[in-house]
Amino acid sequence: MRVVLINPRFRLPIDTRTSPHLGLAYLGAVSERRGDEVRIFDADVEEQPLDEFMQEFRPHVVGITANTPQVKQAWRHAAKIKAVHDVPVIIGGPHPSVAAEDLDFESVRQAGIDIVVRGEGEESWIEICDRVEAFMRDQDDFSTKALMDPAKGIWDDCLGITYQSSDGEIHRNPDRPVIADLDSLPWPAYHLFKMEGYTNLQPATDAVDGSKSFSILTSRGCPYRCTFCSQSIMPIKWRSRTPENVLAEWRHLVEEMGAQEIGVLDDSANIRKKRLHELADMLIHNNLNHVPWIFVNGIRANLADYDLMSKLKRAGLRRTAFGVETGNPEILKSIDKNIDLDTIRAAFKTCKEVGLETIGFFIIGLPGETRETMQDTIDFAIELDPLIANFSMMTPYPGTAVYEQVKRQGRMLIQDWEDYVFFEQQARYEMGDMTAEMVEEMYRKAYRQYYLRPSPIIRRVKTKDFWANLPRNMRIASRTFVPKKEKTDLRKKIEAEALS
Ligand code: B12
Ligand code: SF4
Repeated sequence: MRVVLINPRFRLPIDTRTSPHLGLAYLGAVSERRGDEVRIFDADVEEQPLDEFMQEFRPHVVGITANTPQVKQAWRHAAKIKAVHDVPVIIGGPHPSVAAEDLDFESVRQAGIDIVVRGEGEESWIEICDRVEAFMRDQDDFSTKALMDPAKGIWDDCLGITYQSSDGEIHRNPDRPVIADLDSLPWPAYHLFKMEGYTNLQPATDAVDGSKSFSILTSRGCPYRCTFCSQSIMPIKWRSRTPENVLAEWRHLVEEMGAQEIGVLDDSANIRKKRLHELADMLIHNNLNHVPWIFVNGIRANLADYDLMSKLKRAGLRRTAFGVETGNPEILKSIDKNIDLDTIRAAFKTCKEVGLETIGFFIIGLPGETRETMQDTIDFAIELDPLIANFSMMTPYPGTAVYEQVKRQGRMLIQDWEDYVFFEQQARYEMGDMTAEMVEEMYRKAYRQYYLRPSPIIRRVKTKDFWANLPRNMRIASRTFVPKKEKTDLRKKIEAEALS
């Protein structure tokens, strides 16, 4: 079958870095293994209009991914596709997977969407494609209406999906068990992407951009449930690939794809330290440690001891992120991170001792915050002094405990899913005495106080990236430090397109 997988256009309203969508890369890989002819349409980098592409390729199945700020654009794409030709349109990703808030229903009710896949997608996707193909074999004329006819019962026992049958009824089938053996998955199909169109997620090597940077996922899920974290895709069970399996993909990325740096995208890569020790040994023994790599998303600070971090450093690890979130002990307790400030201090100290660069993720405006607790966070960031301090304003994503709390006790300041981004300089909710104005002021203060110190400025101006991308860096700086209320040009353009 001809299959297309779409990443809807929604560049962040900052000059963000882009990389191929790993979820679609996995879906593309399993589709190719099924024998399909696969195209990825990443609207962020694609020049051709979607309807023109659809006319040319005439796919048999369309899959669209959506996180929360992307979902409305995904619906618009679906409607556009249906206007070109009758094809089943499936949506998946973090947003429609939030069944707790009926967000699967919300998507399946949209005109262009036939089926929602909830959670991890590979097995559901293949099963859907198998069923569509089997149905098509028996038909002279394909119609989605017939495919979704409840009398045919095609979807009755397909796990992990929510769908609307052609009589208008919505069905939520039981969840699909997670993929037990991650080694059984093929590697992400990067060859389907226009790699030259991307930058990279988190440059570890100064000024290396483009297709020379690749992401890898060595484990899925996270056993923790922090109150602000959107965990709709992966259940609480943490699963990992074997070190041998990861090593084989790593070798492929370095030796065949020419990777000059690698970003590990796991939510919590160091849940089992033994596994990482083994992987590190293998990278060293196989001479793959000359390619720098980083933990992009944060590892657990309570599991980052000296032995592990020094071994990882020898294995090529250049930089690691930690989700610090807050510098106030009470707020830290309240977000169920299951960690304390001293453990975080110790992890940063260890990294510095072994010569690793660090990234700290901090949140401004968690429930219960005051001006003082937010200042504690800024002070703690300065004390830890990571290479990169990333402050974001608390954005309550549906399905999280904070979302529930804000609905109960706070005032949500956004109604539109497209506003669910956290780098737009605007507070998304208020609670008690914590006003939007206060949070926005403390957010800007955090960046000013952290970055307008001599050491970060010197570190920054010494990099090639700073000078090579000077205009972009200046734009980011002015947007971060200076208050700004109006929507960005890109947002306006997308909205205008939607109305046209
Ligand atoms: C890397 C990453 C990024 C990167 C790159 C994203 C990319 N191009 O892939 C960057 C830094 C750009 C980024 C930005 C943002 N991100 Co982000 N990101 C991640 C992260 C850490 C890993 C993504 C990943 O590769 N996962 C692994 C792959 C295999 O999973 P997946 O993509 O979800 O796909 C699987 C399923 O979802 C499903 N599926 C997905 N799509 C489809 C489609 C079909 C048809 C089917 C059948 C199935 C299916 O099947 C896939 C395979 O199993 C996740 C956390 C996480 N654990 O996923 C957060 C996460 C996705 N991001 C999140 C958020 C909030 C954002 C931002 C909105 C933050 C912001 N700055 O405001 C932006 C939005 C940017 C945008 N343009 O859309 C949230 C999303 C929550 C939500 N409700 O939407 C997550 C879940 C983090 C979290 N725990 O809170 N992100
Ligand atoms: S913030 Fe990190 S530790 Fe907490 S639930 Fe999310 S991925 Fe897990």
